[in-house]
Amino acid sequence: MLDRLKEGLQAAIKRILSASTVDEQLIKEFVKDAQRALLQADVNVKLVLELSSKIEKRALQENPPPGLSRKDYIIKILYDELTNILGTESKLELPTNKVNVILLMGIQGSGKTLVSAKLARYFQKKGYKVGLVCADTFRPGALVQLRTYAKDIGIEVFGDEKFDDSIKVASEGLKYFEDKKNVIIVDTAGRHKEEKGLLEEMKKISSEINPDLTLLVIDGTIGQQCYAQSEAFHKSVPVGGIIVTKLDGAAKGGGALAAAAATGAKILFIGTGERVDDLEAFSPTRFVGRLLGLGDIRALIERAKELEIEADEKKVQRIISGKMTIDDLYYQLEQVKKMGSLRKVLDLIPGLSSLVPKEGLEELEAKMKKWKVIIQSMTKVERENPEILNSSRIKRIAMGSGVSEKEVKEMLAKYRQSKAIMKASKGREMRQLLKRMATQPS
Ligand SMILES: Nc1nc2c(ncn2[C@@H]2O[C@H](COP(=O)(O)OP(=O)(O)OP(=O)(O)O)[C@@H](O)[C@H]2O)c(=O)[nH]1
Ligand SMILES: [Mg+2]
Repeated sequence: MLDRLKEGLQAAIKRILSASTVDEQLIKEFVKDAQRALLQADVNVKLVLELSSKIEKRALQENPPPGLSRKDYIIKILYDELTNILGTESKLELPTNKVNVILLMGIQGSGKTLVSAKLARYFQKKGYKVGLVCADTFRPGALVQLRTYAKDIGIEVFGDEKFDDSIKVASEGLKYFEDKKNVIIVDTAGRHKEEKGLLEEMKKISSEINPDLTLLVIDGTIGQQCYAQSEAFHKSVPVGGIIVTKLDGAAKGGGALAAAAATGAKILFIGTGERVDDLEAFSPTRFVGRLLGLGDIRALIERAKELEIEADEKKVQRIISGKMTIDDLYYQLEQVKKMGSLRKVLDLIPGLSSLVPKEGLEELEAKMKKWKVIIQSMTKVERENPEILNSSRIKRIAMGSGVSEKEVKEMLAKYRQSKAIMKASKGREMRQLLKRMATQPS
């Protein structure tokens, strides 16, 4: 599945792993490799550019946690960022104490009928009692097709060749299965190439049967066009999840997945073949792991996570024990940024939020941004031994970071202040400190 994308990305990884030294040029080449592979898989250009500039920036600027090599860290960054564009991890769990109605929609040939059977099989294996409803009254042979799939897996199908009203079939199907099944899957027509008529029909069926879950089936071979298609459907009938089919052998599968995820809808399943069992619950982490060669990177990712946690703990220990360095201060500032805003951080600490006025917080956030730039203009030696910062060094740092000398001094004063408080209170007065930092004029 997605063999070319896999090959391309793995070639990028190989380039990193086989290099003797990691420098800027190597990172740029690595990013180019990945870029090329993604573009070939029809991932949207804008998305690829955003992704690659993020990867490049992180690979150049971030330091691996102690114990992890720079090379491994770069691969971890690729893994993180690819996972990110595929959306969040989600699992489809249906309650067992009620009848779950699932409506499938999608344009002609996208794979709805086969997916109906695949889903029926999926839930049947999980112990649900499943019924299938054929609400495709348009295409001759639709019912026979569904029955053929269903027969092999022993699933009952509701439908009749004589029916010509899809809305009526759908609602009668529901009534028919209501008392004996707990998952009812409704397959619909994809007749109109012209989407408008199809969307109208879906709206009507949806309001008639009021499904618990509406799934959109999209053909993965259309690549990034998935975006426009999901948007169009979502506007008519809210889509609860997407199934991207035909990813076996689809050269544009990568683009299809990225585009579907970019709409904000969850990709719940992927179709990987023509057999009823060729359906996989979709997990971005597992999927990217496989693209990059899971066997090789699983251990790496786990180790990287552990080391990051370990490094975080060490830093926190150091900060609390009053041995905080300027790098630790930078780390704290970064953590705040990762969380989105200072307000969010404060909200995590019970009772603290109400103590800090909003204006003080905004001002502090602006200052923190500046502090980061100031710290970036310091040399490693200066960050480790801030006491060597005399007036000429301060002047240089101010020039380098585009701030006044007063602001550099202010940052240093805050650093000393928080270090001293941490030391005195052994971290107990973290609350106090945050309050003071936010409210005190400096
Ligand atoms: N290789 C492969 N083929 C698939 C996959 N999913 C569907 N197909 C094939 O795509 C074709 C169309 O599938 P259907 O399930 O009939 O599609 P549909 O959306 O119901 O089509 P209409 O009812 O005409 O709208 C069939 O030949 C399927 O076997 C998949 O994941 N992999
Ligand atoms: Mg069909």
